[in-house]
Amino acid sequence: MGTRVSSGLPGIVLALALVGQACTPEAPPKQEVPKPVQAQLPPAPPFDADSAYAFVRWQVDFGPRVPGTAAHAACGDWIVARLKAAGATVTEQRGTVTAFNGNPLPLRNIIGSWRPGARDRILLLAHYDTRPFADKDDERRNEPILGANDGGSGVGVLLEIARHLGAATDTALLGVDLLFTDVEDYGEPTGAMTMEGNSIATWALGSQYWAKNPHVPGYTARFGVLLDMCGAKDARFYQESISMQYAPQVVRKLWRTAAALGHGDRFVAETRHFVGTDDHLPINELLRIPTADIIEYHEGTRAFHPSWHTHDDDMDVIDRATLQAVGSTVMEVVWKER
Ligand code: AHN
Ligand code: ZN
Repeated sequence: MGTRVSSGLPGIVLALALVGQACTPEAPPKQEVPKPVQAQLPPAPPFDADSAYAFVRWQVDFGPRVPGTAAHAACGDWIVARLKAAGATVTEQRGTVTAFNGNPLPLRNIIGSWRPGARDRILLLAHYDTRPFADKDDERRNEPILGANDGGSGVGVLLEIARHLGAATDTALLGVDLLFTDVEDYGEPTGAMTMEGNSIATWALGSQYWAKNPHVPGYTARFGVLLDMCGAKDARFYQESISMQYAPQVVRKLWRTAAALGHGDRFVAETRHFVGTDDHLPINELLRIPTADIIEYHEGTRAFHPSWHTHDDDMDVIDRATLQAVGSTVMEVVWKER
């Protein structure tokens, strides 16, 4: 787009200006094109990918974060501690949900808020639970996965953003809520039979719960951004179709910002349909907060990363450059929103 603009109209304007200069001794005063307001705002502080990477590793070191386990509880406590250290007002939402197989599961959504009284808000979210089985693997299918990318990456990026929100002195920043959703990844394995026969509804139980009972009654936000599987080496992010249906303006804002920061090769402005559901669906449908999902589309699988729901989803998959591209893009969008 930049090439077209610079070689099109301004070229004509320049040619006319040169002609004008040749004919008159005094050149007319140069017309200043007003810069967009965004350009005058200071850039977001630098996102530290080493820090985000360490936050992913910290989670993986707890082991699989399966709802109802000690590792999951420890990870939740650690997220709460990180948020408090970053000056957030922390709300924990506890409940019980029923898994696809009838198991009752404890639920703990965690929300960290900055400027909790501000009316204009931005919602950022990621799930912190990990899948209780490796149903896409060839081995040890009944054992839980580590979820470095699926779970760990989104939380790692959000906790790094939390650090900067805590340090921010810019009073024009909007209110921000970081929502760490629980029981996203306990969905029905493909091929399994359930009584309800609605496998979409068996995923994202924590965000469904929150969208029906938000931590603040009547909660709303200008827009939301979901981070899911956003840390793998060479990951590319296409414009996911549920996001395009409900929040095309949010998608465009994110992808435009990524391109401006030099990440246009990863944030590809083409739509792919590859997500059956995710945490953004209930938020879009029930709360009507336009929410976009930044989630990897893998050309090879035409879906998710090959490590998805396998034991390969460990720290070897994670790459700082991907965390950097995602984190800096989201921060820039948050810091430029006025
Ligand atoms: C499905 O489309 C079945 N799942 C996408 C949601 C998900 C699972 N994200 C991470 N794991
Ligand atoms: Zn998953």
